[in-house]
Amino acid sequence: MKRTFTVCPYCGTGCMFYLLSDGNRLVGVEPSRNHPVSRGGLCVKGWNAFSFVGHPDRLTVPLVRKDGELVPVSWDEALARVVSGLRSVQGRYGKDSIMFASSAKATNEENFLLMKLARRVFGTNNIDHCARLCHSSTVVGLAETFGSGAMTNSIDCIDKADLIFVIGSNTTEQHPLIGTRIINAAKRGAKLIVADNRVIRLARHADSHLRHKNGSDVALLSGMMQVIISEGLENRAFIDSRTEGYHEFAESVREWTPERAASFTGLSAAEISDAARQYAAAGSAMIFYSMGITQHTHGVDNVRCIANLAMLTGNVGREGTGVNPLRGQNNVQGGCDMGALPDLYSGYQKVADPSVRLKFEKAWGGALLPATPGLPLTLAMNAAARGDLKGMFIMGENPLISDPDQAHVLAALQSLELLVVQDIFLTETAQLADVVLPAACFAEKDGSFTNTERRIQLLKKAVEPPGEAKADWEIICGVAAAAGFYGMKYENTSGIMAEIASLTPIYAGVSHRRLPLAGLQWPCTDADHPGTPILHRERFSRGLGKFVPVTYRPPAETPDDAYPFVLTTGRTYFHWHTGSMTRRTHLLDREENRAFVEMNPDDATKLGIKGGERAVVSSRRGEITVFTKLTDVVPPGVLFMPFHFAEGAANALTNNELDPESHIPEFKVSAVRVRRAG
Ligand SMILES: Nc1nc2c(c(=O)[nH]1)N[C@H]1C(S)=C(S)[C@@H](COP(=O)(O)OP(=O)(O)OC[C@H]3O[C@@H](n4cnc5c(=O)[nH]c(N)nc54)[C@H](O)[C@@H]3O)O[C@H]1N2
Ligand SMILES: Nc1nc2c(c(=O)[nH]1)N[C@H]1C(S)=C(S)[C@@H](COP(=O)(O)OP(=O)(O)OC[C@H]3O[C@@H](n4cnc5c(=O)[nH]c(N)nc54)[C@H](O)[C@@H]3O)O[C@H]1N2
Ligand code: SF4
Ligand SMILES: [Mo]
Repeated sequence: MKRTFTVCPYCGTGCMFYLLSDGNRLVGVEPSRNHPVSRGGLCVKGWNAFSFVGHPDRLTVPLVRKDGELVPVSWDEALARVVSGLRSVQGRYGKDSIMFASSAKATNEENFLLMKLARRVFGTNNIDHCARLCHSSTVVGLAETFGSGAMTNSIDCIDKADLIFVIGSNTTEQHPLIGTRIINAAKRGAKLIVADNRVIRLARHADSHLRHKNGSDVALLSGMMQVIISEGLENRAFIDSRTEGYHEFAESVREWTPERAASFTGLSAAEISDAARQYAAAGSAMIFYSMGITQHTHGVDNVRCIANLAMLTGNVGREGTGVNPLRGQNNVQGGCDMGALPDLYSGYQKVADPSVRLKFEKAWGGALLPATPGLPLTLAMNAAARGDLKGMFIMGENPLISDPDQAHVLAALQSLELLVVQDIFLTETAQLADVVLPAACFAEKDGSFTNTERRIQLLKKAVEPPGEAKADWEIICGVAAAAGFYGMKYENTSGIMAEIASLTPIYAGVSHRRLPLAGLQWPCTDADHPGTPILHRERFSRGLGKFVPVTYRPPAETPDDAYPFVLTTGRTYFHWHTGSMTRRTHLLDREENRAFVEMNPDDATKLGIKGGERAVVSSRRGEITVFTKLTDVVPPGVLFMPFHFAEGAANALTNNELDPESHIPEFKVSAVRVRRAG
């Protein structure tokens, strides 16, 4: 039996574990006691992460569509088809008629190379990834207020905090090992405030549980800040020495009396005042948030309010404090860090900045690089639906199930002249492709992932990929070579990291040699730099922290007589997004194997629906049939549905309205109606 120390492929918590293999077959997982994040524990997905790897459905050969059928071809033929297809679309419709979707499931090295391929080889900034659907509101909101869109503190800080405020994060199910740390903190006496209208597990450990209406976070947070200011609980010394823009901001929240905030949130004024006083009174308070905050048409405003609240009370830059967006995918932090974003190179260097472009032009062989920011993923899908975008290269994403408004996405993908999908399984999206490229999965390749606390960790190959499947980085280099570009030849992934370090100041001190065991937290600016567990200690990344006034806006679609329920969508403990991996994992699939909707028993009684029966849920976009779960977890008037199940796809219902600044869709609020399935 061989043991390979590597990184969990699921969530951004970034546990490391040992993969156990017998010859070329994975047989199990063992946790590591010494790892700073996992500390001897794993969640059920981690324990079972070996199981999908050897599944018979794995893609093993390249496929090309001929006479309507996907048929096996050689790698040379597949790569030639990709390059001629992309070039032909560009030749007819312009350089920016193609889009690259990168992957938060792929390594840092692979994300860096895909953005190099898009920009250097195909001359377009149209590159993005699932961060658009996830924490794009954070990247915009925290860059503006703090100067950096990443989690400010470390997971270890949970042990030091006096108070933990969790808003819009179902931490025990979605970041389980962080959830456990928060419960342990509450047990040792730290105060816990949870703001989520579902009775999530953390709510049962909370000192206060605020069940405010979906989409009313700006009102809740503004109300809390009004109380803090009007009662003189703000941290004057911090505001004066570390921030700017305070007076205009304070003026903007003056109208948000707790009574007014109560009328927007459905809470009582006392609940809001009480939460504000508790947060302001804590010596050190951490805020954790996730999709309940970001996935709104006012997602950036939500993030601004959170940053304002933390600065108002001086809860930034110290142990046990901070603004901590929990990053979702195992490498979504890395996907952003590597510049798989339409406006940024690696390390958040702007494509619009001529000196940045010059640096990359010199390093990459001189050719001019495109200067205008490209299309975000969501706008690219809209452009395809309009007929303005004709080619897509999708690495490790499954938008037919994960993007909002499925009918719209299907029309967009079908209208493309070329769709290339590089995945480990023949996903619903891959089934529509013209070319399918078989990729190696996490257990079959080397590289690095960056977790939610900015910790860059080493991924180690344990087994060989199935059939002719190759690591994403090898495939990308193959596409570059087929396109006649010879500046993408690497012996191994540590060579790619050397290039990343040379071009990316926050990764400048990173090399694979330094990563084994516990990794390094960026910024890590030179070879001797120990890494940075806490950001903004002496000064904010942008200098002074910036208070930004926010105006309340309701969600784009609210319930009415025709569609009387609020539908909110998200995840469950056992499954991962579009289910490609977890639904092929026996133990996980056994626990949860059918599409369902959570509904309050009072609503069900009124509609004559029983628990476990099938119900039809419809919105202005579509209709699906799912099983009902009657539960007090959701309040009356609110339904919750995970988006894991293709046969009852929540995204057939969701609304494709976007935040105007981050272009994130409003996955957390749409209006629907329900009836018993006939
Ligand atoms: N098991 C599992 N774990 C995962 C994932 C998975 O698919 N499965 N996905 C990973 C990824 S990529 C991500 S981004 C994270 C997401 O992690 P989370 O954001 O924690 O997960 P969600 O279920 O999307 O939503 C969290 C909570 O937001 C609440 N909510 C809904 N609307 C609002 C609102 O308006 N305001 C507030 N305050 N709360 C609201 C919901 O009730 C829900 O409990 O999880 C990661 N971890
Ligand atoms: N309704 C609703 N929709 C949502 C959300 C929501 O809360 N509600 N949340 C959104 C969020 S936060 C996110 S992050 C997105 C996620 O959306 P996606 O990223 O589209 O979802 P995944 O299923 O994680 O897709 C990852 C794909 O990568 C493949 N894969 C795994 N490992 C590898 C690898 O090593 N190489 C390659 N090439 N492929 C690999 C998997 O098989 C899978 O097909 O969904 C979004 N959609
Ligand atoms: S908490 Fe996240 S990283 Fe840790 S084992 Fe579970 S899924 Fe993997
Ligand atoms: Mo996400």
